[in-house]
Amino acid sequence: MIVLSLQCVATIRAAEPSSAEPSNAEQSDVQQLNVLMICIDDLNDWVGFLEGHPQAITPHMDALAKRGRIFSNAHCAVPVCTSSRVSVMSGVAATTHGSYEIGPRYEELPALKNLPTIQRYFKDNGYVTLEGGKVLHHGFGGRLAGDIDRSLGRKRSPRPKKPMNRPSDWSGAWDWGAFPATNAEMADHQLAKNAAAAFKEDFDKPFFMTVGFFRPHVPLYVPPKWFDLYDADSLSLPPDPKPDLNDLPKNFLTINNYAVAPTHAEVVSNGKQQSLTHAYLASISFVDHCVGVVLDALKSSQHSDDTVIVLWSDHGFHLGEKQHWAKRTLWEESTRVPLLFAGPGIQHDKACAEPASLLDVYPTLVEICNLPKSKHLEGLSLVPQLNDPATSRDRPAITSSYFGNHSLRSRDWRLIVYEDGAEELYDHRNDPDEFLNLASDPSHKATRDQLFRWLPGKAAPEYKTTSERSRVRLK
Ligand SMILES: [Ca+2]
Ligand SMILES: [Ca+2]
Repeated sequence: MIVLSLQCVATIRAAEPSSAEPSNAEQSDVQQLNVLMICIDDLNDWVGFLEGHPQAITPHMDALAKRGRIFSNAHCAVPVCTSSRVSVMSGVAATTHGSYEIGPRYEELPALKNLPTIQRYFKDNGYVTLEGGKVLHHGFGGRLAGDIDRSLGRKRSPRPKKPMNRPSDWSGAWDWGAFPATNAEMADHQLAKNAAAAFKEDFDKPFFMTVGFFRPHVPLYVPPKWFDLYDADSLSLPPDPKPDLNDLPKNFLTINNYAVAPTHAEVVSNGKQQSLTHAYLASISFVDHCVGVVLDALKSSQHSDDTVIVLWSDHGFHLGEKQHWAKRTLWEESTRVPLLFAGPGIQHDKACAEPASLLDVYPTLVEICNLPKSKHLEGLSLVPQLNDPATSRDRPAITSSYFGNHSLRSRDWRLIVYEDGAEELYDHRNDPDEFLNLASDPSHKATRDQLFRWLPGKAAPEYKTTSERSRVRLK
């Protein structure tokens, strides 16, 4: 079997003979790869190929992972929807664009005024752009409207007339249950079908298609067949050693007081941890099915051999780990995301355990597709790791959450530095659950110091005038 590096694929494509065209038409002989970018909302590492939950059923994503390169140590730039997606689509970190918490639109941020979205960049370099579902949190509006040539739709799934499972004093979005009756009623499924239909077309340009699924974001409503995949009574729940929180800085533990998610105490006192876990897993299996609809259609289309696929989620999700629910933290469950690439020239022998950031998606696709390099991109291309997963990366994956707080994740370690100087340090070789904070252990000072030097020096101020932290729910 001949294994091609990505550079080889580009070269061979450029040299492919085309009898229908004149021999001097060198430029037109270059067949650009298409791009299919699939993004998933609030999906943590509970997928088969990352083994984040022993019972997660995700056959379609696992099959894709088997034929692509998994980045098993990939992390978001900001652990919340708007800012994570702004970072991916702009290719710059929060410390440049200034959105560290839920809020602003891409086009509102002054720092992004002259920075093209990845869709715009590909369009300006000869691609036709298609996009549907949740890609940028607020969609491509205002001056971004022209970035997308064709919409694949952005519908909302139906909701039941009354809450199904949530306690009455919880936020309205925090409900879950087997609803509606069929996949066909779900917006994500309709989007998958629209994307599938588009693959039947013969485009006169290479395409850049972005498909953004809403589940497993709350509310966790998916049809009953996805709940039926799991036995609710035998689901594994995360370990919760009682002293875990004792070695944490106190300042960031208040995060549950200003986020919209229920607190761990509220979940447990209402007896809802098991059923929420069930609904989250059901939602993951549903979205996995939707990914399968798209991938199956691509596979049976004429674009099958010419399309690079990247799949990612915008951030992780806690379901009780560190007695926290949802996102926004700088711990592993919040920052770690599925990230994988598959397609022509991409090898699939081993997962890459080097640190990767969602900021790297933009420069990686630019390099894979042989587009001119753009100087504004702050991530690093993952092409060396696509060719050889053992290629080391010095730079840790940096995640920022709320102004002034950063996590630095290397291959084996995580250092968190909070705005007030408090720190956490975890050794992932021995402590993947981040139970033991080693920040004050002098024997790890060299490791801490080495990571600390990556801490962002200059940081744009938070763009929002009123921080989420100001609306503390005092109880
Ligand atoms: Ca999200
Ligand atoms: Ca601990």
